[in-house]
Amino acid sequence: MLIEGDLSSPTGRFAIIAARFNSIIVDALLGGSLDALKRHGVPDDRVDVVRVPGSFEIPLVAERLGKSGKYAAIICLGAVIKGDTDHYDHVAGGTTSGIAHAGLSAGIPVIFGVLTCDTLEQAINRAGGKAGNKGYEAAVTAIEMVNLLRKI
Ligand code: INI
Repeated sequence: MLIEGDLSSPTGRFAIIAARFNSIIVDALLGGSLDALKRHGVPDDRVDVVRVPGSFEIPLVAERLGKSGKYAAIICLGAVIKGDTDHYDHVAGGTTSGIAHAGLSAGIPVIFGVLTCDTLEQAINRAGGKAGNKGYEAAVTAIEMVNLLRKI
């Protein structure tokens, strides 16, 4: 028997955690996520948007919101773009493992919509440019995972 989540309109509230760092990119991801939720039957009044300073702050807030019991899923949005030092590696690594940990510890889908890019151009391409909008894709993934978890 194949079990998978579909993209039917889910009940419940969604939270989006969006970093302010690289806000030109993250705001475009946020627009994509809200658009995807709306197009799949989740209007803005069922979505809470929480802003945090940078991507590194996302995991703590994701875990707190996840454990509140208020949300069907949480979508995490940020953009980590390489600079001249190894700072990028620490922020990207901590954010990635922290978001994974938040999902496991809260027991709800916590979706990784954080871009990790070498250049600003790569980020633009993934935030509504020629590589699509990863914020939109993250929201669709959230819906599929909510529907999957309700089946198993
Ligand atoms: N935060 C980002 O979201 N993206 C980045 O590219 C970035 N860089 O390159 O430094 C970044 N740094 C800030 C970090 O997320 C924290 O806000 C900060 O370190 C305070 O904890």
